[in-house]
Formats: sequence, structure tokens, C-alpha cells
Amino acid sequence: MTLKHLLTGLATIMAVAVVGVIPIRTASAAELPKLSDAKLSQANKIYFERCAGCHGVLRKGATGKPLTVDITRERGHEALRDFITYGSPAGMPNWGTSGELSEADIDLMANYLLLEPSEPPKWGMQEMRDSWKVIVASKDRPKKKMNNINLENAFSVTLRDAGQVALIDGDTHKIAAVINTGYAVHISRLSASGRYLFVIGRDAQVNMIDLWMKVPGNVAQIKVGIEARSVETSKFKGYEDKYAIAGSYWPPQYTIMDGDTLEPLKIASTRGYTVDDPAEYHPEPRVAAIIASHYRPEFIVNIKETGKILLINYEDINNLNVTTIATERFLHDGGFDSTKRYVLMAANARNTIVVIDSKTGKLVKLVRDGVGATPHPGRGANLVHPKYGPVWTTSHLGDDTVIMIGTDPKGHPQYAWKVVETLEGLGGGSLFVKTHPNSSNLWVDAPLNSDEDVYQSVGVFDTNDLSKEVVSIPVAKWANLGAEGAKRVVQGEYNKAGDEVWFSIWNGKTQTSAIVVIDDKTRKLKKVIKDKRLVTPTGKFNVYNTMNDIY
Ligand code: DHE
Repeated sequence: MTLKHLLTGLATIMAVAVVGVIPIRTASAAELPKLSDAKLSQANKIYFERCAGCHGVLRKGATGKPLTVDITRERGHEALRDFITYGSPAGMPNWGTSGELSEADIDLMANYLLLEPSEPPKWGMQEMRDSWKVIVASKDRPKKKMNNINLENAFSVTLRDAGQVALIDGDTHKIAAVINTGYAVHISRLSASGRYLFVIGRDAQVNMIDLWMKVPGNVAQIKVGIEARSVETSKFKGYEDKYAIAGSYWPPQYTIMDGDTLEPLKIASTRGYTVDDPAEYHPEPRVAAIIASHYRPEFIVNIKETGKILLINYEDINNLNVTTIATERFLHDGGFDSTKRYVLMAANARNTIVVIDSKTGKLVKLVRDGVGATPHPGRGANLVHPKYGPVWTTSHLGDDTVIMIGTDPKGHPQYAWKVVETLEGLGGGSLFVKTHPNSSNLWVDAPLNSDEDVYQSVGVFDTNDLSKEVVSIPVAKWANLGAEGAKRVVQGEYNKAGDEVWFSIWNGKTQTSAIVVIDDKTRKLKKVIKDKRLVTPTGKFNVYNTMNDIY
């Protein structure tokens, strides 16, 4: 199984809620298959759960190839059936031979792909308002912190398949609360003050959690679409805790909400033309990472399929001022340099890192030379390289390299926006790198590698001496979870002090998972957090580091 197989396999999630109500638009030719309503619903469900994440809801392609009817009809039923059954070395999972889909399902899907794509329903202001709930009104919320959790050192931990987050006290390593959120919950972000935690599920449900409550819990909730991945809050001086924004995969749009109640204030579509070709209209440009500027009252928003970065000025929500920067297609994730002025985003399928200056609102550089195959930084990692000065780091899904890009145009102009260092990590299939200003370690995971020894370990570099080889740490073995499950080691996150780093041991929904806490100085095991409530832990977000963009 290739890395992309794994990525695709792990990543195929979609909102089941829409299934069953989606009409087929056309199925013109007489020889095309006819599907009963029941079969169509079943196929829609499989497509949205397994395929849409990579091929797109309208099948225009992104991480996966396009599956529009001009292509699928050319290939024909048999070829499609075999392709779904056996997969391809280019990254299509082997849905049949892996046992995930039955022969009958695959036959159905091959027929389904010969028909015009179904378009899920729209999700506008009415639907948002209908889904919006203020669970605890602002006036009824505590006036001061009511618990004894050291909130700045608390971690919000994604419990992916439980649709929950666990709030873990970073001082005691104890679970302080488990809070219900959206389906296959994705990321957590903090309000500028650190009081409110915002969580988004793949079903586009945003939950707003008040960390001051005796037992932190939901105070507001909304569904901003049918499928989504990103949420962020306003951070510019004077706008702290004022607005939240969520980006949707479907419908292709973003929504600005009141930062105190999640009331939807503004919805804007992202549909438009790609940067490749001004005549290429894209009906499904998904919103990937969003980051809040510290230099201007703006949200910086990646529009994946069109390759545009939007700077959305929130000074006047009714007369929204949006700067559109043409960059590179397939923008995915990324973060700030250490000064929080420059934004580095991976256009992953184009092996490019896009650099934006959040102070001037301009494109700085498309870094292509030296970038490996499918960069996947998470938010990246910032450190001071002994030779090249401040650098930002990413690892890759498609190869084992870890690259460093110079980020100091004043102090080290000759290295700025160039790949200055390339290291060999543990292997491809890496998703996240992490360090901390107080640490001299750079951690690199490889959860989607195909080798068990690799995906159950994490690699660590000494940032004071990068000529030393990566050291492999068998983190999953340390957790001692028994034989069952894949036990992938994913996403390092530091505590506030920067002297502990936490990794998730990500197992199946019915299997035992854990969080391993490593002493950053000694690189030795400090604690295994094991609890039956820790179902499929993946992302971890330390409150202080997340609210201050420290990574
Ligand atoms: Fe993620 C961040 C999209 C699969 C764990 N993921 C992001 C972001 C996007 C994204 C756009 C950036 C959000 C931001 O910064 O505003 N992720 C996607 C997908 O489209 C993809 C590839 C497929 C899918 O169907 O969802 C996908 N992601 C996964 C996983 O399978 C992971 C490993 C496990 C999980 O929990 O689902 C996963 N993604 C994460 C994490 C982050 C993330 C932990 C936040 C990293 C950070 O440091 O900020």
C-alpha cells in the first residue's frame, strides 16, 4: 500500500446527513445504468464517506484524479470496477482487496460514476440560523474562571471518531472534561484571550467552548455547511474575541460569525477561476487553512482549488473588503514564521510553499526549488538554524525529506525564502513537524508511512547540530498498548513551558489509544495518558501555544 493509499484511506470522511436527499441532475444516454432511489442513496453515502475528500464533491479532482463523466464514460464500467477494487500506485486505495467495500458496493460505485455527479444541497443563512444554538447566553456565563485548571497549559485533544474533544490538564496530565463536538472533529483554535475554544467537525459543526466554566463545556454551536475543516478567530488588536470564521469544503464558502455567540453574520462564496487559467471556472474551491493576521484586521484564507489566498478584512463586516492574492493551486495547510509577519502555506499537490507578507498584504515568493513531494507542514516549525538564522520547517507526505526555508529577509537576506537545508527524516508519510522556542529538538512524525516501525515511531533532530542524523524514538512501543491496531504516532505538541512534547498513539475506534508525554530535554518517557475516553486521539492543541501561534 502506498502512502497516498493510506492518506486517502484515512482521510475519507463525509457528512452522512446529506445522503438520501440528493437528486441526480442528468443521466442522458440510453445505455447508462439506471439506479433506484435506494441504490442512489447508498452510492451517494459511499461516495461522500469514502471518495469526496480526495476527488471533490463535484468530482473535479484535487488530491485524487477528476471523475467527471467525460472521463468515467470513456473508461467504462469494467475499468472503473477494477480501479476501485485494486487501487493504483498513484494513490487510489484498494477498496475491494482491502475488504472495505464489497463486490456489490464496487459494482454500484462503478455504475454511479457513469452518471452525472450529484450536487449536495446548498447551506445558506437560513440553514445556518436553523442550526445555530446559543447554549449558554453571554450574560449567564461565569464572570471569572470557575475551575482550577491551569488553562494556559491545558490541551484540547481531538477524539476523532468519537466526535468529541478531551480537555487535558497539562500540569496533572488528567482529563478535565470530554466535550461533544461535530462528526469526525478536525481542529481546535483559541480566541485571542484564550477563554474560548473553537472546534470544527468534518460535518461543518462549530462548537464554542467556555474554558472558564466549572466544567468547561459548549456555550454555542452552529453548522456552517455540510463538510469543513477550518475555524479561526480574530486576533488583531481591538478585535480580540470579536469574530470567528469557518471555512467549508461544501458548500464552497466561508462564514464570519459573532465571536461571542457564533451568530452567522456573513457568508461569502469562494467559487471562481483558477490561477492556472483565467478561463477555468471552478465550482468547488474548498476552504483549507485559515490564519488570523496580527498585523491587520484580517483573516488569511486558503482557497484550495483556485490557488488564491484571500485577505478578508473584518473592520466592516457589511462592506467586506477582500484582497485576493493569486498564488498556486491546491493550497492546504501552513502557518506563520517566528515573527508572525510572514505566512507560509503549502500548495501541496504542486510541491510549492507560498509566502505571503501579512503586513503588506502581498505575495512574497512561490518557493519551488528544493521543496519535496507533497509538503505537509501542519502549521510548520520555527527555529534558529546555526548557519542560516531563522527558518521555517516542513516535512512531506511524498518523500522522507524535512526542509528548512530562510525567513529572515533583514538579518539573513541571502537565505530568505529559499530552501537552505534538507534533512532526511524517518520516512515519507509525514504529516507534522514540531519544535518550541525553549527547545533544541525538532520532532517529525510519519503516521502515513507504510512501514510499521516507522509509523509507530517519531524522529527527532538536534537543532543545535543538524549534521547529526535523525534519532528514531519508538513512541508507540513505549505506550505498551498490546498487539491490536495500527498505533500510528501522530502530531507532536508542546506544553506551555516547552519542556514536554506530547504525541498521540492513534488506534482504531474500538481499540486502545493513548497519549505519550516525552521529557523534551532527556527525550525519555515521562507519562502515558491512557483512559478509555481517549478514543482515536489525533490533533492536540495547547491553549497558550495555539492562542499565541507558537510552533
Ligand atoms: Fe487534516 C489541519 C484538511 C486528514 C489531522 N487538515 C488541517 C487543515 C486542513 C485539513 C485544511 C488546516 C486547518 C487550519 O489550519 O485552518 N485533513 C484535511 C483533509 O482534507 C484531509 C487530507 C482529508 C479529510 O478527508 O479530512 C485531512 N487531518 C487528516 C487526518 O486524517 C488527520 C491526520 C487525523 C484527523 O484528526 O482527522 C488530520 N489536520 C489534522 C490536524 C490538523 C489538521 C491535527 C491541525 C494541525 C495543526 O497543527 O494546526
